[in-house]
Amino acid sequence: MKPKHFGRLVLFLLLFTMVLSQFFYNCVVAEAQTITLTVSHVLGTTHPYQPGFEKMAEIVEARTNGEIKFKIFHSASLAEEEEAIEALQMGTIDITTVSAAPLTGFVKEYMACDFPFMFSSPQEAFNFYDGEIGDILLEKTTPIGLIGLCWWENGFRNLTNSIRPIISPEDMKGLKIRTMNSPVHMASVRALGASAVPIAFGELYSALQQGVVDGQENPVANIHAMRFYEVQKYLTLTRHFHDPSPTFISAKTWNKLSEEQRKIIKEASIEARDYMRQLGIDQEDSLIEDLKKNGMEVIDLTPEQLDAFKEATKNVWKDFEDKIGKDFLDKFLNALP
Ligand code: EAX
Repeated sequence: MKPKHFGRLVLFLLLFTMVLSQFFYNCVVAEAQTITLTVSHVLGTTHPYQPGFEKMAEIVEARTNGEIKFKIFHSASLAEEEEAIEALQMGTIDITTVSAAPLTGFVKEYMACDFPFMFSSPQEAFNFYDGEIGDILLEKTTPIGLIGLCWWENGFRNLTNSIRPIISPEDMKGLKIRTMNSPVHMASVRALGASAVPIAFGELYSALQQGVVDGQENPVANIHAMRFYEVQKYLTLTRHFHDPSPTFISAKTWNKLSEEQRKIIKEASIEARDYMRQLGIDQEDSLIEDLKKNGMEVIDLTPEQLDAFKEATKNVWKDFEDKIGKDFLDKFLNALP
C-alpha cells in the first residue's frame, strides 16, 4: 500500500473510532440522565386511572425531552393502596393515586372525605377538592413524605350484593358488606343496618365469589373494571359516598428533581386529572348498560327512596368530630356545597 493511502486509512479509522465512541458516550449519558418513575394503582386497565397515568406519562416525557419516563403498574400488581402510601414514604414507589380511605390511617383529617351524601354531582366535588379544603388536605400529607399533586377522581360509590335487590335500608339488614378500611365508611354501612367487613381491594373479587361477604360498594367504573358483575347480582345506584383520589409523588423522588421537572410533573398531573375525570363521566352510562348486559339487575332509586338512606346516615359525622378535630371538621363542613 502506498504511504499516502496508508495515512488516509489511519486517519479514516481514527475519525470512525472517535464518532463511534462519541455515539456510545451519548447513549450512556442519555441513559444515565433518563429517570424512570414507578407508578402504582389498584384498578384495571379499563379504569380511568390507567389512561390518566398514560396521559400524564405522555405529557411528562414530551416536555422533558424524554428525560423522565413512567413505568405504570395497574391492578394492585405492585401494591395495595396502603402499601403504596408506605412505599412512597420509603421512595420505593414514586407516584400513586389512592382513595381518601387508605390515607385516614396516616392523616386523620382525610376521614372527612368519607362522609355519606356530601355532593350531588361530580362538578360539586371537583370544585370542593380543587379549592381551599383540598389544598389543606394535600398539604397535610407533606409531613408524612407524600407531595400532593392534585385530586384525581374515583367517583360516586354504589351498593352491589348477591342476595336481594336493595331498595331501602331495611333491605340491608343482615347483609355482610365489604368496605375499604375506612372507619367512616364502616360506621355508615352499620347505620344502614348491615355489617361492615373491611377487605383489601385486590382480595375483593374472591371474597365475593366465595361468599365471605354478600356485597360491596364501589363506583360503576370499578365494578365494571374488576368484573364484579360475575359475582354480584344486584346494583343499587345509591351514590352514597363520593370518593376522590388524591395523586401523590414521593417526597424522596420530588427532592431529587429540578424545579423545571417538578413544574412539568405538577402541570401534567393536573392536565391528566381533567382528562381522567371527564373519561369517568363520559363512560358511566355505557358501563351501566354493559353491567345490565352482563346480568346485573340495576336499581335506580327515586328521590324519596334515596332520602331514607340519607336519613339513616345523617348523624354519622358526629361520631368522628373528636377523631378528626373540631376546627378542621367545622371548616370542612362549612365549605360543603
Ligand atoms: O381506590 O378499595 C376500593 O374499594 C377502592 O375503590 C379502590 O381501592 C380504588
